[in-house]
Amino acid sequence: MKENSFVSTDLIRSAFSAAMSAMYRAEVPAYGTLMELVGKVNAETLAADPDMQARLEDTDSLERISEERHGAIRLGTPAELSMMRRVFAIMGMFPVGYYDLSTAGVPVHSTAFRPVGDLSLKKNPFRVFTSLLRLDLIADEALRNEAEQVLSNRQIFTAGAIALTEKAEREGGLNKADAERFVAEALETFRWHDKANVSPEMYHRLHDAHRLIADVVSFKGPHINHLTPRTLDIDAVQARMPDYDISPKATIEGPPTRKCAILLRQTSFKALEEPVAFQAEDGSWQEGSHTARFGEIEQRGIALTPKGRALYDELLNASRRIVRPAADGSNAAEYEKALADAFIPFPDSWAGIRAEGLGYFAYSLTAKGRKAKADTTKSLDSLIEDGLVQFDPIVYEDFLPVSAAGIFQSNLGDEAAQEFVASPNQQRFEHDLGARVLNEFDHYAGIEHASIADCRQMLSSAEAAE
Ligand code: OOG
Ligand code: NI
Repeated sequence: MKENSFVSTDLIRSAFSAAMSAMYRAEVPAYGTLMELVGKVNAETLAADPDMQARLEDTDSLERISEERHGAIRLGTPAELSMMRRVFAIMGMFPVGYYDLSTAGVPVHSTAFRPVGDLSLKKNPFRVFTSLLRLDLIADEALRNEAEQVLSNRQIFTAGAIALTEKAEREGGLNKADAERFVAEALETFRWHDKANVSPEMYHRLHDAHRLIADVVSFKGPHINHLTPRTLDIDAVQARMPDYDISPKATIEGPPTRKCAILLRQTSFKALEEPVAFQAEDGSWQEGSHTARFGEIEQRGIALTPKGRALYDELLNASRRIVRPAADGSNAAEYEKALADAFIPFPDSWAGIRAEGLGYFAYSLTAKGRKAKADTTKSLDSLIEDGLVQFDPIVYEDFLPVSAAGIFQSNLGDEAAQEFVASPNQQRFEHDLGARVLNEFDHYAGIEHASIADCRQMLSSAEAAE
């Protein structure tokens, strides 16, 4: 049967993530160095914490970590965004969440394409933070029209990628040979181009309007601008980056260092200035440069409930009222102290986070629970008290708008900070995307509920077996 010969979307995504990593490693060697450092720190962290290692093994989460990464791209038009959605769907990646970055002075809004089911995430959680340029936030109308013109003339997907996407949609999947071709064709969209699409003069005008506009409009495609491995100890990687000749941004974005990691902590190293040729009006090529691609690492913690997230936002804002991290790092120590102090009210034990309903947990049977006969009408709390059921934090799979803004800003340079009027427009974004974005909280709640249902099911069948 035809269907049996289809390659799973999880496998296509894993192959794509590996191909992207190999390409970026060749293009930006510092990314390879960072991967080495992260691999080393992760191995050391696990060796020093056998308990962490055991929990990760038990929950089938250990293997995914060394292969885990996210990337980011910036698109220019609604048509590019909706086609990108179709391409990612072939890899089992769907748009989750809406991020408005206009408040942070960046003229884009975004979503994260990622796998959604628990099993898919365990196979390979590759994500791509995908932004759409908002030319409507650019005041200069003539420039806006010119930029639109340039964008409407480019095709960021190869003919092969489009044909294979259509074929997969039509037939319900891709066979092995097609899947391999699809990965190679789709990768082309993310490649760096050292020949710009615009004249040097136009590049400068775009750049003067906003560096990000120049980055999106001036090139043939949306080059991947960073690829981020996941570390188990971001403080250790941050501290050791200079030993590898990489200088990190001054402060880590997100929550402070804690025993029980929550949400997401990220840090990056500054974008590289790379040679680019621009074609002048007379057809000659002129050497210039462009600064866009950088490196980033992240540590992922527990996904928070709406209540936990509200507390996180409140405490983060409170710390920022005391000290705002300066881009030059001059108040880094002060900021770290204010952040740590502000987060004292956030419980720092899994039991405490669970008791206050701040985080999502996956429940499973303990060794005792697997052998036990239990009254499954009992509450979850009493099954836990009886030592039959245990809980592990569910990993946060998404992004944080304040952190994303910090990452954007650190790469755009301080002079690029601009004021835009906050204007979230999720409806417009979804219209351009051609689909609604998924709600991240529904997804975590779904995984939590399913794990509880599984525990009850197994306890009741154990009872029946006796
Ligand atoms: C995306 C920045 C956001 C993150 O990890 O928060 C991001 C970009 O610079 O295009 O990747
Ligand atoms: Ni990132």
